[in-house]
Amino acid sequence: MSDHETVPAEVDHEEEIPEDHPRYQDLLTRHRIEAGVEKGITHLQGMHAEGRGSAFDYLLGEETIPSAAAAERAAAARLLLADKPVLSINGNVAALVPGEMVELADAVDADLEVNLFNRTPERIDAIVEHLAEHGAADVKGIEADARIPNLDHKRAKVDADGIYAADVVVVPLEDGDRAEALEAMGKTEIVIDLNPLSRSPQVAEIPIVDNIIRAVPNMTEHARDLEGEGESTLRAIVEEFDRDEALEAAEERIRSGRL
Ligand code: PTJ
Repeated sequence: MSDHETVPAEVDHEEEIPEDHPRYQDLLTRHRIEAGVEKGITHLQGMHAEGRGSAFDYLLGEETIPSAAAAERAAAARLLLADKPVLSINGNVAALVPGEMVELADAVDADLEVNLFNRTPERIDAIVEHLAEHGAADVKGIEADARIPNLDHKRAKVDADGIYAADVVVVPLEDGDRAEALEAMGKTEIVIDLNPLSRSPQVAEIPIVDNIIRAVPNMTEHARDLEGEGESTLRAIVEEFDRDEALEAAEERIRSGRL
């Protein structure tokens, strides 16, 4: 039986997607993005982004490969070491993992900041409200009283006491312009992106080549495990992680299917 025969074409609620379906995660992701577009959270371009991600995830075997698991642990350690970590939220992130981002922020004591490529006041408000519905007490990005230098689109707008002042920024699912501009500002970047060749993972200190749906809960779990560890242990975990090796391993998996 094909996927089309086992799942109704129109799914109103994600509970209607059978959890034992072989492509459950992909169907869930697609549904959340569609719902995000309907709610005014996700931009239509977010559907294209999702399609790209879904193809890479298929080639990765729709699982967290070992190099991504190591990256997620290193990312958790790096966030726990940070003075002012900020998790950046766009329309895809808000639709896919709102509650999970709130939990991660809580586990590593980070701020959440909405930062959009297609920025409109309506979308900012819809995302802030959506995050609040998922437990966020305070969300940055509304004020947007500072700018990332050398970036001429709306994604340059950030909060002076948010991304602008952050030492570590989690940058999920975006093109590379802002990632490069943040790198030029001296920020440490943790990038979540299923395409290891995309510019953002290429500039990240910790690139995580995994579906955000798996990556964020994994990072939270690692953060909770590592809580209470001393600075030297956390630093050793970060130093042990080899970003180039991780990017190569992900590309090898995508190209050859081998781990
Ligand atoms: O909400 P806005 O206005 O800020 O717009 C956001 C989008 C996503 C539309 C914008 O940032 C964009 O166009 O991004 P790109 O250039 O399509 O890049 C998105 C990257 O995320 C691609 O490399 C995808 O492979 C990757 N990606 C897509 N879905 C996932 C993903 N990575 C991890 N998990 C996913 N579920």
